[in-house]
Amino acid sequence: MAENGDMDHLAAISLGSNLSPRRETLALALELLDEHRFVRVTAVSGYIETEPVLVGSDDDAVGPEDQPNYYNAAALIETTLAPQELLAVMQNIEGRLGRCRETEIRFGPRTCDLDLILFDDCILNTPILTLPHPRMAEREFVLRPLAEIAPKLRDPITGKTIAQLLKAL
Ligand code: A4P
Ligand code: MG
Repeated sequence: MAENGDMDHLAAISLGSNLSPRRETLALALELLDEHRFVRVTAVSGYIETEPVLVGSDDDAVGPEDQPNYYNAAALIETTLAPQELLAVMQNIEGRLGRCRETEIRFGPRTCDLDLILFDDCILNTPILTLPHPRMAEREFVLRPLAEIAPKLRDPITGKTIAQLLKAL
C-alpha cells in the first residue's frame, strides 16, 4: 500500500442491487468506497434498470425466476490498493450494506453486488479473484453503464474496447 496520495491504479467496477432501496444502496456503496483512504471514485455512470440475468454461461447455475429488476451502474476508481485488497474493501462494503453470502442463493436477489471488472491491464486467475471479470463481455448490464464513462477502456485479453464489446452483444 502506498503511503502518499498518489492513486496509481485505475479500476472499473460494476454495481448491482435488486432489493429495495436499490438506488439508495448503490449511491451509498459509492460513498463508502470514496470514503476509503486509498480509493477515489472518479466517474459514475447513470443508473439503469435491468431485468435479472438468470443463467451463468460458465456452468448451469440458474437463479430464481421471480426476482425483482436490478438497478445497475458502473464506476471508475483510482486506488493505491492491490486488486485483492480492493476486492476485500468492496466485499466489506457489501457486508455493511446488508449482504449475507452464507444465506443467499447464487444469482438470487441481493442488496448490493460489487464486481471488479478491470484493474489496469491485470490478467489474474486465482480462487478469489479473476480479472478481467469473466462474464463482463456477455453482460449488457455491465457494459452499457461502463461504456457511458469509459468507452475506450480495453479488455487486456482481447484488446477490444468496452464500446466494441457492447456493440458486439
Ligand atoms: N470473484 C472472482 N473474480 C471476481 C471479480 N472480478 N469481481 C469471486 C468480484 N468477485 C470476484 O462473487 C462470488 C465470488 O467471486 C466472490 O467470492 C469473489 O471472490 P459474489 O459477489 O459473492 O457472488 P455473485 O455476485 O452471485 O457472483 P458473481 O460471479 O459476481 O455473479 P455475477 O455473474 O456477477 O452475477 N442481472 C442483472 N440484471 N443485474 C445484475 O447485476 N448480477 C448477477 C450476479 C446475476 N444477474 C444479474 C446481475
Ligand atoms: Mg459479485
